Amino acid sequence: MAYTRLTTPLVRDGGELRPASWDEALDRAAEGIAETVRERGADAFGMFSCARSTNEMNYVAQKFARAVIGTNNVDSCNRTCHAPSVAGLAQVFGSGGGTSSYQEIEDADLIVLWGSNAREAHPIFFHHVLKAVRRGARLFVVDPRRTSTAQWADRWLQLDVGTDIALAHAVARQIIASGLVNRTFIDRATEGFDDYAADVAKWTPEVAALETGVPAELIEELAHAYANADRAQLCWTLGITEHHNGTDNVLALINLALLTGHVGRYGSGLNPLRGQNNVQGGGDMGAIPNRLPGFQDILLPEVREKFDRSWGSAIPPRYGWHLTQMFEAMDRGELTAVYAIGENPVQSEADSGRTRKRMENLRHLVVQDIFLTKTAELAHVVLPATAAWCESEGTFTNSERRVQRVRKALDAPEGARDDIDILCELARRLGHDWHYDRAEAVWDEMRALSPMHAGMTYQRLADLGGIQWPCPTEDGLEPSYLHSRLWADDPAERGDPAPFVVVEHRRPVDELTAEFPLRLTTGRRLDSYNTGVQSGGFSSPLRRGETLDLNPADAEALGLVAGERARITSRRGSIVAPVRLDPGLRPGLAFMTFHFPDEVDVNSITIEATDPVAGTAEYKASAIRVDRIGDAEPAA
Ligand SMILES: Nc1nc2c(c(=O)[nH]1)N[C@H]1C(S)=C(S)[C@@H](COP(=O)(O)OP(=O)(O)OC[C@H]3O[C@@H](n4cnc5c(=O)[nH]c(N)nc54)[C@H](O)[C@@H]3O)O[C@H]1N2
Ligand SMILES: Nc1nc2c(c(=O)[nH]1)N[C@H]1C(S)=C(S)[C@@H](COP(=O)(O)OP(=O)(O)OC[C@H]3O[C@@H](n4cnc5c(=O)[nH]c(N)nc54)[C@H](O)[C@@H]3O)O[C@H]1N2
Ligand SMILES: [Mo]
Repeated sequence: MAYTRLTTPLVRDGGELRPASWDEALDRAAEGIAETVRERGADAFGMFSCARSTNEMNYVAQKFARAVIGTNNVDSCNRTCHAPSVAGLAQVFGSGGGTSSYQEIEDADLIVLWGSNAREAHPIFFHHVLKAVRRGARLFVVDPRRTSTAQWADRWLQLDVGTDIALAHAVARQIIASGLVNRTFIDRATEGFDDYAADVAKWTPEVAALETGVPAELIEELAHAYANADRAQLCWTLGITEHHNGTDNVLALINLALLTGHVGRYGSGLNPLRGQNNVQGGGDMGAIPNRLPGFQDILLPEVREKFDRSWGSAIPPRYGWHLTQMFEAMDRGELTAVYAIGENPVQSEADSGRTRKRMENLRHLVVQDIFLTKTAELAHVVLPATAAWCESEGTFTNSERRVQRVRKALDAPEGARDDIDILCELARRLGHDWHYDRAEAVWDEMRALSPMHAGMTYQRLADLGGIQWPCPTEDGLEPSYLHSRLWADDPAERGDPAPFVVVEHRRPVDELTAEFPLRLTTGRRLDSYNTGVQSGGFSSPLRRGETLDLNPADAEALGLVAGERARITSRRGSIVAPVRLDPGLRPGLAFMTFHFPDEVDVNSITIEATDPVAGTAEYKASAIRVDRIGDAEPAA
């Protein structure tokens, strides 16, 4: 479905949305927020911030939640993808960023893409991977599907969905058994090796082959290649994180780098490839419930005091709710007002039927978007924004932690307003005299509060074409990789050791049974973007709509042929889609995207089981049944 740009504010009257002036819409938005806070307290309000918008806008959005409303309930779609990566990396190293630079990818000897279809989902990054491959680097891909990424690999490990910990443990056990560990690094920079080694000992390649479906020889080959490489990059994305145990999955991969010393030095590292164009920056700017800008912990009094002095605020001394917890709080009636900027949860959250009911029950929903999404259709007030990536000034931060300027290239359609201006209008209506005449003014305020950004002036960002964080001073640059301290000779400089964390392999929550015998995993395609709001308007003969991808043997057993429409049923609901045959799929596994929810609402059947640490849903593993529709049932 093609969406058209929003250019007029809308307000709800008698159950219907109708056009309104900017003044009326802003007044209505502000009144509803004020009423919520007055009647139910600040924590009845939640801010969904936009990972597609600039750092500056995310800074202002989280400041709005904290300084204007007085709550830490602010989060974004980072919760649906890489929150487990941030949690795992922060637990081991103290900070949650990917450790390396793109140049180091090009210079690597070995690249492992684990649960990542970078060729389609991160084509710019993959271009650096291909440069390394042309230079002679080896590429291993770990994915249950033979993706277009896997087609470039030297070795493809086709594991069963949800068996990554078993595979990682077997790789570790093989490295240890072959005497390939980096003893110097383990002794100096880590702790907990003995417990970890004892724990993974049971995962012989043969045992793991039975559990994961990956042949023992390939497990051994990955172990030897990774341990013996001089420069090895371990990169992962949602095949790892979108599970009920996503954080454990991430920790299992981090353990491999600790075992071999493949972190903290040039060329070797651990890299979650971030999803949205500025999801890294959104988190860095504090649009998460537990950190202020620059990843500073809200629980530290000296940190809060610094921000309170600058903002004239009283930041609550406790973590707010993350996105998943905000939805749970809606069920309890504790969260009743949401301000959603550039997020479409009604179509992107798992088990979307539940999400829709929750959003419908809100007493006050403000949506600020560039399109009238399915989420916006439920709002009490809709505010038309400009598109950050081409109609605004500001900065974005990519997966290598590089902050880059974005510049206005197009005029916004008449009637749309800049995200930051809209937030300032609302702040003024709620008693805070906010004015930022330029994005740079926001950036400079943020830099003064966030040590890791302090040295990045707009001028330097322009002159250098971008700067990686940390950048604490205006002269000089830090190394392109993180955690070099772990290699320091001086124990004081080395700081806290990086712990091996023992994690257990556990199968996906949605069990396969006789009634639901097939595994469904969901993900992306090169030609479409997330819930399709931004890519729905694009058509091409090469682009197909939603399909149910099945291994030909499974289709045959079900009596299905290519192009035939089939009914797909999970424990949550039922949808219909045409069958497509993909011999690159593991037998027993089906694949769908979530790019065409207006036609086929795939998230109405995915499971909402979430990772207890990060709150990320198990989008990658639902149990389904596929039925022939036959002649009796109309294909609707
Ligand atoms: N073209 C395009 N690009 C995008 C997006 C888009 O919608 N379209 N979205 C962006 C966003 S928000 C994100 S977060 C990224 C996501 O980027 P990716 O994570 O690369 O994308 P996905 O297709 O969701 O999942 C990656 C792979 O995980 C595999 N997988 C499934 N289950 C498992 C498992 O249990 N173990 C392992 N090892 N692998 C498994 C799938 O087969 C799939 O190929 O892409 C970003 N880039
Ligand atoms: N089944 C299944 N579901 C998934 C996933 C999966 O793998 N499988 N992946 C999950 C992941 S990783 C993610 S990130 C989420 C994405 O979930 P969402 O973030 O909810 O979905 P998007 O389609 O990316 O929505 C982006 C919205 O931002 C708006 N927008 C774009 N630019 C701007 C701007 O500059 N300003 C404003 N105000 N608005 C703007 C767009 O119009 C659009 O409505 O989906 C999750 N859902
Ligand atoms: Mo994402």
